[in-house]
Amino acid sequence: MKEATGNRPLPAWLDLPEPRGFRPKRKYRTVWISDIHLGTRGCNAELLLDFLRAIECDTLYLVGDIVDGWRLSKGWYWPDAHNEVVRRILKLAHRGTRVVFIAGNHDEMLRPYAGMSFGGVEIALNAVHTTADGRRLLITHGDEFDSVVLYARWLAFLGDQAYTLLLRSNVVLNRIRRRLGLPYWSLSSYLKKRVKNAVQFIGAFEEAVAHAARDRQVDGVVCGHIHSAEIRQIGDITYHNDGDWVESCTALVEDHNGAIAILDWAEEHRRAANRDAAAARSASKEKEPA
Ligand SMILES: [Mn+2]
Repeated sequence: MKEATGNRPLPAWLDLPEPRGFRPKRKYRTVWISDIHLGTRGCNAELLLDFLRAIECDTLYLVGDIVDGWRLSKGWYWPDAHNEVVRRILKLAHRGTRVVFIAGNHDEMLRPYAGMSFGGVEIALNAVHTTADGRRLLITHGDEFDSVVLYARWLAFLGDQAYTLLLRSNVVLNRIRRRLGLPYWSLSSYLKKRVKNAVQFIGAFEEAVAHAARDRQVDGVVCGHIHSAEIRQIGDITYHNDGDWVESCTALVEDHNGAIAILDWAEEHRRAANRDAAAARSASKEKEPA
């Protein structure tokens, strides 16, 4: 399947110029990115484009909040760089990368299209990924756990039925808010403004996600939503969060042996810039007469 799509000629509108100067692509088995928030000023599209130009992968998971429909419904903000992000992703799909788009809360307008595929991009509510070393990971955006965290204390006494009910009520609550023209109510962003509780919130969120993963009988989970990249073991579940492209500019990557790591692209970019500056300095020194 990969060969078949890879050999098709590229349509002109996807024929994007490659960056000048040879830069070997980093090859990964899987890449996870989320919380890009295209359509907002906060989106760091330039750095994301640099990342997308630098990588190749078999599978790309877009783990939700890729396009910010909540914000776009209030006023249109869509610079060229945001268009190019979309085109880069479609180009990867065209070249044979399997692209799976897990809808988040800010792009929930895509949720009714789960199971369908557009331009080689599969839309899904969540997914199960099998790593090269055979571990099964639940892939989910994570917004449904906002409400679980809120009621975490008494939920512990009520058990799984109440838990499922609560997940549904969050979806319904926000559907109503949307009809009323109110923004998505997110516990994570609410608590972020109250830093003292943020650490506690992140811990509770991670626990709630791990709980859901245990129910699904998988080995781990990959999510986004709280804009905080992390890999940590919670009991028998490995919790992964791919961070975001608003503040931290991070991705999760799986190599061909199944090892998963956080890639901090802002840091990589700083390091590359320092290297270039050092090379330029030493080059100009050599030119100086002795
Ligand atoms: Mn989100």
